Amino acid sequence: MKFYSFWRSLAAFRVRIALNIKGIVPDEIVNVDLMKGDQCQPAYKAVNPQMLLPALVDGDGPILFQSVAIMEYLDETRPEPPLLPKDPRGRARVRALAAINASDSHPLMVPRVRNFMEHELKLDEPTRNKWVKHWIGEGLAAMEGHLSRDKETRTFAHGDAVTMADICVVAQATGAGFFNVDTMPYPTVKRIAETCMKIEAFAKAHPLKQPGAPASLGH
Ligand SMILES: N[C@@H](CCC(=O)N[C@@H](CS)C(=O)NCC(=O)O)C(=O)O
Repeated sequence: MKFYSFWRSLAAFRVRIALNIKGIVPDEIVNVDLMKGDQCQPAYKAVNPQMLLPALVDGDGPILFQSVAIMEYLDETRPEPPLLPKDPRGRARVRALAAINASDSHPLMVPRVRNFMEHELKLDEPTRNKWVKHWIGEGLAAMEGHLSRDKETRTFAHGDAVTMADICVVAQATGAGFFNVDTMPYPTVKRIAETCMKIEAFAKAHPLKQPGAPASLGH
């Protein structure tokens, strides 16, 4: 198994957590430096034409891409412990909570969006940060609204076992930390993220614990 990753990538973080939960250690980790733009170089474009991390090769391929699709693939090929509940309504809820992060919030803050704002739209840094913080906040508020209201929320986002929803709650809260967005107004998200980060599979997947990461983000 070959995992294309970068310490700062939140989408790679999601997959790293899933790999750890499943007890899978990739044979090779290929570092694609998003800060240098290596994702746009021909070598990586040949791997993933969308030029986004992460990507995963399991056996003789084909390449797996898109973090949620990869997590579901891992869950289907290595069912224990499960990342989704058994019942259809539960599965729909977990997938929907995950989508708040993976489909609606996180895509608005990735390098290609920030680069477009900077170089094409010529937006200054405070304006770009305002954009990013706004959409992180919207994601946190949406998660909090569902998690705080639903009886299915217990120790974790869905019941008392970790699911893909928790992985995405943690990614959302970690992204908030990257951009200095306070999670205090979202106490259920904060509690679940903190509970998860006490679990080794989550803790050792943290962006700042990966090779090449700085000791802190310096803010
Ligand atoms: N929906 C994709 C998002 C992937 C994504 O945006 N990855 C970011 C890093 S977290 C990336 O590679 N960005 C490169 C860029 O924006 O140029 C997924 O979940 O895998």
